[in-house]
Amino acid sequence: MKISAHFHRVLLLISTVVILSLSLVYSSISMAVASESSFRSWLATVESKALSSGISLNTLKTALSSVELEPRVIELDRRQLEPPLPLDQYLSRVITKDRVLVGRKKLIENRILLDSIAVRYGVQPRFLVALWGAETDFGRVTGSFQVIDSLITLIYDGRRGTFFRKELIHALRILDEGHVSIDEMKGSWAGAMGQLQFMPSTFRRFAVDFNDDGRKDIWKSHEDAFASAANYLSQSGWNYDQTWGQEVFFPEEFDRTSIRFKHRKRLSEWKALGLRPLDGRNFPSKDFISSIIQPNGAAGQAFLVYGNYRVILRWNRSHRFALSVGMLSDLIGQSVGILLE
Ligand SMILES: [Ca+2]
Repeated sequence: MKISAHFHRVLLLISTVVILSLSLVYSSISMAVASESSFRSWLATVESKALSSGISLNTLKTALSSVELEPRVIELDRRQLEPPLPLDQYLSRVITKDRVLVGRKKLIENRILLDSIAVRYGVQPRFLVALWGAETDFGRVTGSFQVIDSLITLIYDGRRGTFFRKELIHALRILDEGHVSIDEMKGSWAGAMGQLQFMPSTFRRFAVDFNDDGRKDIWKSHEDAFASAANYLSQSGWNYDQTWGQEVFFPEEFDRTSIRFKHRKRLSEWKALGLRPLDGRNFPSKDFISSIIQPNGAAGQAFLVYGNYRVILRWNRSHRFALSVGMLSDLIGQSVGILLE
């Protein structure tokens, strides 16, 4: 009797466990179904807004019918909230010996194209090659995320939903205009696309069809990608006769309160205050308006930066990015004996 009662209790326990686990499985399935259906109905509202912004129904069907949320995008987005690398580490990651050597090779290989772009847009080739190297390692790492999936994921997540909603409309318009197919529209987790990592809004403002084939192809066409980047810089105020800046040092008695990005003086005024180039290069002969920055604090390196540095900051609002592109352009340019002025 005892054994049988025990057996009965065990049976009861097993069946309870089975029922409980079955109900857990069932509830997780129904939750997934519910969240899938709430995502699809949310997506329908996105689709109808896009339709009212003038995106064609055809493009919307192609772009959104197979869209999927991409958890990796959110993971990478959250990493943006972590503290940035110290400047030295950042610079040594971007400016590697390999990148300088490859950059020099790319500058020579693309010389004719880059020169013709320089004539039209007034941007020195070494800066375009440096940007190309900093953004995608010369087209090696352009991102393998489906741009529409990334943008939809970021909008659905909501941390920067308003920003990405606008980017999505621009991305859909790019598809609508036929510059790229949905399968080829790839980019970074945040939707930056092609050789020079243009956001969709940047594409819509600045991308050009330099090789006249009817499409602005910043993914595969070097002509279009470089010219689009040059157009971006040119329209942001780039000055062909100017470099980005250079490392400097100043005397003990120098008024350090003037070391601020917002504080601008003519180069001749800085020179009169005792500012000198650090690396043996001369200062440019023109009397540029410039500022001194010390991105690593008062004990760190000091740089005198000119108008073009401010233009690079419009491309990417990060001093470390602008510095790395400037330095890389110097190192790449030196190989072909370019006067760094
Ligand atoms: Ca083209």
